[in-house]
Amino acid sequence: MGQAKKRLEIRLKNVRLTVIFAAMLVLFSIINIGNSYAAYHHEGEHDSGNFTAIYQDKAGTKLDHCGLCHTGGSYTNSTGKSVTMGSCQWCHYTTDYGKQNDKIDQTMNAYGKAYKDNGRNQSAITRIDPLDSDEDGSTNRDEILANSFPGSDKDTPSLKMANYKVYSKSELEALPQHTQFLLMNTSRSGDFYAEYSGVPLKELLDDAGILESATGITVFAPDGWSQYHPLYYDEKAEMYHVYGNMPEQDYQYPPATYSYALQADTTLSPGTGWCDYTAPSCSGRSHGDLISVQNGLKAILAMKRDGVSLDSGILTDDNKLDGEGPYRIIVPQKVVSPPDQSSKSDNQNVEWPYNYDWDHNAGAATRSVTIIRVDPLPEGTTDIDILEAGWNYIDNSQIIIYGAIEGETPQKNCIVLGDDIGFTLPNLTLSGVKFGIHFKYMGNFDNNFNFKAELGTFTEADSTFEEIGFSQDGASPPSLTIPCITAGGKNYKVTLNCPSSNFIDWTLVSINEK
Ligand SMILES: [Ca+2]
Ligand SMILES: [Ca+2]
Ligand SMILES: [Ca+2]
Repeated sequence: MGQAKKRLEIRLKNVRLTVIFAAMLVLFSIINIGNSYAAYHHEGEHDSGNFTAIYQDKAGTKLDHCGLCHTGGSYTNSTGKSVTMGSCQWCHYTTDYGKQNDKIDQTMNAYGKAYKDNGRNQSAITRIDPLDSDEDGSTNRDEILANSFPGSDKDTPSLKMANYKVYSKSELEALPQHTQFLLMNTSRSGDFYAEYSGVPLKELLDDAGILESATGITVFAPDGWSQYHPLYYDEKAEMYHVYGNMPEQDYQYPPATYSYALQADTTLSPGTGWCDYTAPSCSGRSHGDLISVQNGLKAILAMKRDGVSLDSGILTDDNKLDGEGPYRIIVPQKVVSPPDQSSKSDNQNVEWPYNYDWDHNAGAATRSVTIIRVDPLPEGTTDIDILEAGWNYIDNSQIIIYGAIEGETPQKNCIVLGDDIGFTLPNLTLSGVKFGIHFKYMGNFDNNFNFKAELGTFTEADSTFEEIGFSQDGASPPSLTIPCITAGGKNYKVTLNCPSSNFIDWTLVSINEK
């Protein structure tokens, strides 16, 4: 009996330590989120301040962002591919970084237009509350309270955010790693051989809990570039699979041979060569050598090139992405070929002239990937802020995977443990009355685990969160079961009860990891 009690106490202590540690992690992530949104508050720009003055608790949420009033857009680039941009970058692109401010109206969504037409001040925010600017059936106010965009009919309060999982660099490093030497063949720029290391995309998708319903992935870079990859082999040239093997083979991509020509070598034929053979991993190789890669060539999320971490991408003044890291999709050639001359070169009378039909895998090797969407999105779910948080992820060396994955229960439906080891229950009901309230930790970790309901933070109920009712069955004290509290990336189910009848003091009955 005494032994059992001691074991229980030790276990409870471990849970408490986990909770403290988790709370610190949560605090960290809150700080990071704050940084990501700070960037859009342009100098001399008051519109975002007008919004957060009226909706104070929306500061730092996805609505505290360009995307509240501005839309993203897409254009077709010179190679015929569609490039989709997030709202910030679309605005920069359309107005040429503010040089053509008369074009800014073209980037405004219906909510942004209504705000402008109603005076572009704080009272305009309130005045347009009852409107349904984007005509999706919910008023602007209802959408804002539910954290859905009032200027996008694609985002509505009834949709849930798709499941997601965020990976840090150390989490990626903890997954199985793969190293491969390969040709990066471009159509229009120079070619090169290099050794890339990183996580095979199949391993990454399995770790994220890819669903049976998934058929492909779309990867996004923060400059607006996106690229689709099917999971399984597809014969179309621009389709590079990321999960299955080549048909009837036990490898994902075919083994390659090393192709060297003095004429192509940019070092020994300066000014006329088109392939860079200077990578350390090229040394000792000769033309025609079989390239040996342990476990074969794969589609990977690369973190290193020739042993060196990839440079983080930055956006240059002319709206171009510079750098390839911290993470780059690397897909090998499906049909092995030597490096061919650039299509832009006038000098095609060479050993390997540009050949439209050869495999130009480098064009599908997206640089500075921050987001991977696993397609198709499960029914009833919406995109997360896919194109908006990209630069922040690069700065933090993070990547987010969302969509058709098990992932984690989205925060929208999970209560987050705060830095005071307290939490807010935004949608409580008691005898038909709905409200929100903050519970603050009042105990000490050595002998008790008590919370106080803080009456100072009594708020209107937020219906986007799961409703939690007080249970008062018979003589037992009223209790509350919180189905999901997120702390440090883990979800817990917590039950509290109220030994007194004042509904202020609450003690922990159980805490279980979900
Ligand atoms: Ca609406
Ligand atoms: Ca909407
Ligand atoms: Ca080439």
